[in-house]
Amino acid sequence: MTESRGAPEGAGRRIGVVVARFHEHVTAKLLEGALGGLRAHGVADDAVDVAWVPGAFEIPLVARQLASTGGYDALICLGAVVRGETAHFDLVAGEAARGIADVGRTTGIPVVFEVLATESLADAEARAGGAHGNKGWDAAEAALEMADLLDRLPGLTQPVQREGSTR
Ligand code: INI
Repeated sequence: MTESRGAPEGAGRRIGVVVARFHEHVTAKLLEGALGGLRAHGVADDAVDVAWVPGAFEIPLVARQLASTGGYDALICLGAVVRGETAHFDLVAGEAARGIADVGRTTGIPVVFEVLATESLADAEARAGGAHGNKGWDAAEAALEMADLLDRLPGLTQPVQREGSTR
């Protein structure tokens, strides 16, 4: 039996972040949490690129563009979709989730989904630096853990060398 587990080690990692402007007071907090988490785990500030998009619906396209450069060990997608605020909640949240998952599966690069989908703005705020912590920080750890796990999976004779990565 082999068992593989990634660790959130950030030294030498390059990370792309795609963040939606919609509900920016929430998503800016998610971004703050993500950047704090990356920094705390050793990712250099100049090894992080952030791209802002209008809303969660636009995240997958930009994530795909970033992934296709081959310059990132992982991508983090941040957004907030609030049911109380929109009749097309399910469409926006669903397409964001499906599109983001597609980018990871089709490019082989870990893509972390931290698009909050909540009943109310207060629920979203609670998860972006409020009572329920900051999901952006969790996203940073998940991204680094996945990047490390992919390097450790059995069958690889040496760590994957991704273009642009210094590892
Ligand atoms: N985008 C969000 O990120 N969150 C929302 O809650 C939201 N609402 O409420 O509609 C939202 N809509 C915009 C959407 O993501 C696109 O930007 C827009 O439809 C243009 O394509």
